[in-house]
Amino acid sequence: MTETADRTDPHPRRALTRRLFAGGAAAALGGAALTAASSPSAAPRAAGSVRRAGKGGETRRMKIYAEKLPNGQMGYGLEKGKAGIPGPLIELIEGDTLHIEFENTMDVAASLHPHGVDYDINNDGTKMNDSHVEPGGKRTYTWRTHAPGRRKDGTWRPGSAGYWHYHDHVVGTEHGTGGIRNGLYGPMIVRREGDILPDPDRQFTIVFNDMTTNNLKKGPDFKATVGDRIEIIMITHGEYYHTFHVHGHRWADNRTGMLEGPDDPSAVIDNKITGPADSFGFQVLAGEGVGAGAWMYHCHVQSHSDMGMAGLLLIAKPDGTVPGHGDHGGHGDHH
Ligand SMILES: [Cu+2]
Repeated sequence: MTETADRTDPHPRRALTRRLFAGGAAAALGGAALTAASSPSAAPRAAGSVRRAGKGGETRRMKIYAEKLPNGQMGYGLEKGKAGIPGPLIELIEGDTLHIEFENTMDVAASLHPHGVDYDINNDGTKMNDSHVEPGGKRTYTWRTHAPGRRKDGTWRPGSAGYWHYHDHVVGTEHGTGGIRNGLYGPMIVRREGDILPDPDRQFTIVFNDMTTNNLKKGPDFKATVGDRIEIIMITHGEYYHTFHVHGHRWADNRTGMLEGPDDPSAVIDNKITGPADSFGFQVLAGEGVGAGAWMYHCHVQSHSDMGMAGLLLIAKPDGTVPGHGDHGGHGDHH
């Protein structure tokens, strides 16, 4: 077996299901992760067509816990005792409002600070605004999103849609340097109505944090099957600049990572420079035109990849096998 996306959890599926269309149904399930298929956010699909995001404008609720992990690192989680690195994927649609009941189970103050969405200063997640949470405390953070539109002055206001992220802004320093270093970060996607959704549920969050990937010395492996529409959310934290590269697959350097049509001027790339607090994402059809295999992803700064910033997209044939990839029981030898 290959290693999973999350050292704190031995079950490969969990890496795929640690995601949430935050919503009423999720609250009813006590914060259990929902698949996109069961989410009210996914619009009905016509036969043979892609799945698309439905209409925004919902008020959604979820709980997030900050916890110390057994290995001394820190993580966010949807349930007590189940935190991991990175934290749960939050998905919204433009127009949605999200209320997060945040509980800090750690012995140091912590917070949630989002990128990309709308929030008032009381939801900043910083000590400066007294919007942090003391040890053992709770607080509800409210994040809002909006669709693009014309301002009264005639200029165009961008919408909230994008590949974003959230992180602690309190642990260690007033910038959350210790929290981020220890794993208090997570991905967030804001969709625009009509955006294409990954199918099936294959979403992989890859975070370059200092010289680690998802706080692991070796990059985790991710599993999919040829033809899956997989989505990668890529975030960078820490002290260094990196370049994110995937073998055998390319994407568009724009909001969705996909071209809108033959005249879309977005650059098509397979390598992107990324610095601290940057985030981007894209979807690809796994193995499109190239087939199954152990396809590497890695930082392309050579010394960084040599030091372990590399992992695998294990893209299996429909029968579940990955050609050329034996049962090595590890992945430190694939440079
Ligand atoms: Cu690097």
